[in-house]
Amino acid sequence: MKIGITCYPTYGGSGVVATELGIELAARGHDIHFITYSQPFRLTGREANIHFHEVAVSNYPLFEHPPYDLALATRMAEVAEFYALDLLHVHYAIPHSVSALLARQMLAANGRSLPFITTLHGTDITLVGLDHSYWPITRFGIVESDGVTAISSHLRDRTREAFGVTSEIEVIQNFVNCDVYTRNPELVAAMRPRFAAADERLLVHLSNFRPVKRILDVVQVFARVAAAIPARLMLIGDGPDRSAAEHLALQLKVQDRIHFVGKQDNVNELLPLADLMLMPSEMESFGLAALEAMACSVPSIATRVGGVPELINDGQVGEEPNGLLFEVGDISAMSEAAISLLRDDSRLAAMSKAARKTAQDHFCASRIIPQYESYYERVIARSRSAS
Ligand code: GMT
Repeated sequence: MKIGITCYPTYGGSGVVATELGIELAARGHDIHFITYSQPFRLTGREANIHFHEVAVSNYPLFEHPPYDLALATRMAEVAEFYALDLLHVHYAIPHSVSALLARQMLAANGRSLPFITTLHGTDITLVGLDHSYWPITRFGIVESDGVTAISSHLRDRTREAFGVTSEIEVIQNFVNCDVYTRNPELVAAMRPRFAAADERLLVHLSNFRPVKRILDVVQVFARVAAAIPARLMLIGDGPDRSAAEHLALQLKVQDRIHFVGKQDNVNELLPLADLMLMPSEMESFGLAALEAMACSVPSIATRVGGVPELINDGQVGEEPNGLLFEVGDISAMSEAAISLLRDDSRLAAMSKAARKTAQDHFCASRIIPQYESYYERVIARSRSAS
């Protein structure tokens, strides 16, 4: 298939999923066209079957707000026409689904069919889509899509409730490439000493440092852990709450024990160095960072929110726990649990193994990508039979 993919290329989990999806589809022989304002950050530009089309927005002095949505719609229509795309797949509803809708209409005027699928990731529904000014257009984009997927059952249900959408929403959960995200003992032995001594535990957090991620909780939990056992923290990512996190680290006198490594492209090389991930988010429709860590045999201490319980089982359903879940903001419980787990080698080893097994058994790219392929085929067939 020839597929156009649009996403936010530089920021957030939806862009990561869209880019990894494109890479996986291209590796399976599909022709992938990224239509975005800059090259997605996990692409090298050298991958076979992947093309990148930059959306340039002209900045005429009259425009206080350059019309990106229209430039995107135009580029989508041009690329679809020139490369005979079968489908557009947009990640994050706002504004991408509405731009895709315009592109579909532009092509329809020339007698060409161009169905589009919208994948909902979370904040497009839970935060942005519920801002009253965006609500009607978000709903319109979803309803007008030829296909809609959500990255967890929680998000599907939330979308139905919040937008009164009754049409089909296909749940296709996030995925990870289990060959790329894995713990390679030789690499760990070579790199870990840069971040922690042999007798220290290494904790990790990965996000875009937005308030929803509760980075200050990460620092607070870590400070309590570090007061109890030798430990270090690696903070991967950057964003609005970074300075507040630095300030709190200074106040709590743990600044020397924290590595702020900033935005990193190859997180698959850093995650396996850790013993434990902290993901105390206010909301996660899925929690891709935790999945990436789990594939690297790193379990998480996380919050019981959104779609996280679809990924992390803390033993309440009877299976071997692959992580631990807590209420949002319960710093004491999270710290105590982290300290007790990090002191118990055999329990930590069992949880690491269970984390990797969950990733392998349920969320590997090899299991999820065929679900996208078959959904694409259904949507394309439905759209052809309708036209
Ligand atoms: O919160 C983020 O990391 C950004 C956001 C996005 O759309 O870029 O993430 C959402 O999509 C991720 C990928 O599907 C999910 O793993 C995150 O749980 C989800 N974030 C929220 O729901 C807050």
